[in-house]
Amino acid sequence: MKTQTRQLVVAIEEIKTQGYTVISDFLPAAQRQAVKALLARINGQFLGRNNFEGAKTERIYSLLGYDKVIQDIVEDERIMAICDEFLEANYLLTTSQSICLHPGETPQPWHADDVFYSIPRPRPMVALSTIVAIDDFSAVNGGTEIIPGSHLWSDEEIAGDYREGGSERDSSFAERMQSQSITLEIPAGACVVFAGNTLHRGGENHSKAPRQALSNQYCQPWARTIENFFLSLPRALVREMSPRLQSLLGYSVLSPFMGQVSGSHPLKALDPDYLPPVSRLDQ
Ligand SMILES: O=C(O)CCC(=O)C(=O)O
Repeated sequence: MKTQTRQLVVAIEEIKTQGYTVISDFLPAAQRQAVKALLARINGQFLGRNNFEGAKTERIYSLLGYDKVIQDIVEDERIMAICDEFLEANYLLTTSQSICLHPGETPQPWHADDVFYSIPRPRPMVALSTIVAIDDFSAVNGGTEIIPGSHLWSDEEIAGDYREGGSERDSSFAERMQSQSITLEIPAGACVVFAGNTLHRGGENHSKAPRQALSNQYCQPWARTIENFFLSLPRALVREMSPRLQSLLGYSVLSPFMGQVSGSHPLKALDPDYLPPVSRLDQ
């Protein structure tokens, strides 16, 4: 059994009790600068298409496909150790995205990231999220707002969240959430790690500068992932990734045979010469 550092023990305990923890010294300056340079290069393509994505928010999905620096963050040892604690072996990456809130962005609807899974709440964790601050987060620039303890709430307690248009329509719901929430005012380079069932939202950006972040999220190996990485990431790119990243992307089998490819291990499908059996008939 691996020994856990004091920081890890505290992080795990905080996630269990309050639904989230903050790792303040998560990204060294050089790595943060590399992320900033990447985002400067690839931003400017996609604005959100609804109030959830944010009309003044840019998101780039499958972010780990763009640069090794993101891949290293996805498989950061501290995050993997927290995933090991809360998720079953062979857990998956469910999304990897950048989130850039531009000035004038309004608050996001309150939500939990694992809302897709129809297992009654309160329930064990199906997913675990991270948000890495690439700029300082404050109450002025839209720092993430989170409701401590909401990971333990029932379906009745969260009724009215964004799925029902509640946070926009029902002002008493919004007021109730607001009164129990805190804004994460964290320095650039810090990372908040939270249970996928914790209620939170991106805040309002009334500053004059963008607020950049990235979010890698993980889920149980038996849960459907938010992103379909099999289609978004070319196999040639995945072939160059570490075995652990390949596994996180679904090139793994949950025993005895979930995730198999025509009866074979999915890693075989990364072979440049791989042809699915169904296509071999045409040869
Ligand atoms: O940008 C943030 O602070 C939170 C974003 C978020 O919760 C999401 O998009 O699911």
